[in-house]
Amino acid sequence: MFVSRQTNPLLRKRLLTASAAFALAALPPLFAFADDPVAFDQMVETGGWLCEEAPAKECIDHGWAYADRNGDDQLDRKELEALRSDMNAWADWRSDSLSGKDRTKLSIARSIANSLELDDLIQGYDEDDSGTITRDELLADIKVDQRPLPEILADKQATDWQAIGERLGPFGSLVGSLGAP
Ligand SMILES: [Ca+2]
Repeated sequence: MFVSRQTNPLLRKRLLTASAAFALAALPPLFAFADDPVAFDQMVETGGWLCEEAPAKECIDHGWAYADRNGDDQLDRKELEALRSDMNAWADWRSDSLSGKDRTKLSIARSIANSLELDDLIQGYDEDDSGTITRDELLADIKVDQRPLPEILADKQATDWQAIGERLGPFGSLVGSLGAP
């Protein structure tokens, strides 16, 4: 079986990356391979060290490359649906191997992701009314610098969680709690 029941630091990093990917793409986890926990897991695993150590841009590029399935450098509704679908499949697959605290965070992330109306979400970010989300539009509330993404997301001067929450709708205010220690 694929599921390991051991909890280890890698899983924590994976969860962090999954949250970041989700935060970035749905906000935030993408389909020819919808419902593919293995592809998502590989994305999360590779991204774990990258996102912890490298400048945020490299982490964002990594998640973006996964989410932008057709490679047009924009996220459309189908791609967001596929991202959500993969994240759910991955969460089912991984849930048993996470600690109670991490499982709770994952559960919150899933609740938010699954409550999102994707058309409303796109509208919330789509400044130029193209019907899709560009990288600049997605990062409107995050000031990216040379630090790793988790540090930027934890810095209230750099990340406007209130603005992000407003874009995400009714459950948006919960999003900030995902990054809490
Ligand atoms: Ca695309």
